[in-house]
Amino acid sequence: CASTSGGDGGSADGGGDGTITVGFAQTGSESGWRSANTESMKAAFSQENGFDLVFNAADNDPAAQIAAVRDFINQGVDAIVIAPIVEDGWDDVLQEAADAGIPVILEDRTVTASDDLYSTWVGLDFKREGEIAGEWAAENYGDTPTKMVVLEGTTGSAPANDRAEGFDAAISGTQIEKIDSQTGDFTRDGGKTVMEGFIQKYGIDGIDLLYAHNDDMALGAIEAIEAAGGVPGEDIAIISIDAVHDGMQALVDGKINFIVECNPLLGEQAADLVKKVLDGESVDKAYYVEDQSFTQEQAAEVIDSRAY
Ligand code: GYE
Repeated sequence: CASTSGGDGGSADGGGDGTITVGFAQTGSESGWRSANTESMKAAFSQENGFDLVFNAADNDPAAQIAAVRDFINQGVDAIVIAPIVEDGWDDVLQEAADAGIPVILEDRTVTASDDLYSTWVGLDFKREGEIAGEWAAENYGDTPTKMVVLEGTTGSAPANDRAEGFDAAISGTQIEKIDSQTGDFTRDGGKTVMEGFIQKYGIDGIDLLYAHNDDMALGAIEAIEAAGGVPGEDIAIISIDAVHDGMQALVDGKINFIVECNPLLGEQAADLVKKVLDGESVDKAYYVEDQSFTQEQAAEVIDSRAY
């Protein structure tokens, strides 16, 4: 992980008035994870820390997010930070930023564009998160015929792609059968609507296990299962990713069975990297933040001490 710089930002000051202007292109406000991430970013890129933050949330529209980055380039900000909604489609605008001499720092999600086109990235190992979820599923349900449905994250996003890949690899060769998989766009409403469809199609009795790519979709699915007269966590076991507060509460309450953490508190490291890059210090291309995972018992022990 990145170490702390504590630099005064003096030579990182593009405008000459001691302040670093940073444009941050956030995905939107789809989930509890996202709220915690936005808060962490705003706290780290504060005036006190020497930043002037220009914040944009694109409501999960990839075209709008690229337009926001173009605006930042036209405004001549000192640096651009992006949480890319989807992996593909970044080459042109990243090249434009490079041509304008504006460094780009990625946080949270990754892109497929060449890593020459950005300075560095800080985030989580989404594939490993999927693997940990899948390993737990394999251990607990792999030996008996188990019908599973999946609520995928935003189509084309790095966490949706990688969490699917990691999970599928971990359950291959087990008796877990994926009977359906659809996107719920990382939102509670999306999770609820798609789960309602699954229940209509297969019945509560026809589904044994739900893998949701984030807590919010699992929470939406819980509403759908309860509305249909089912008992979440029992009739249908639920595995999700994030470990935000509401997800952890549902885990403690027995409605979710297992959660893999995804730490949203990336602001300090992102801000530190921006200063380093502007100061001309060398940085790695990728900084991975550690995650943990929680069973119901473990969640009960830690829920009061969680930071988000
Ligand atoms: O898991 C989900 C959010 O990109 C890791 O985005 C992030 C994901 C997170 O909407 O809740």
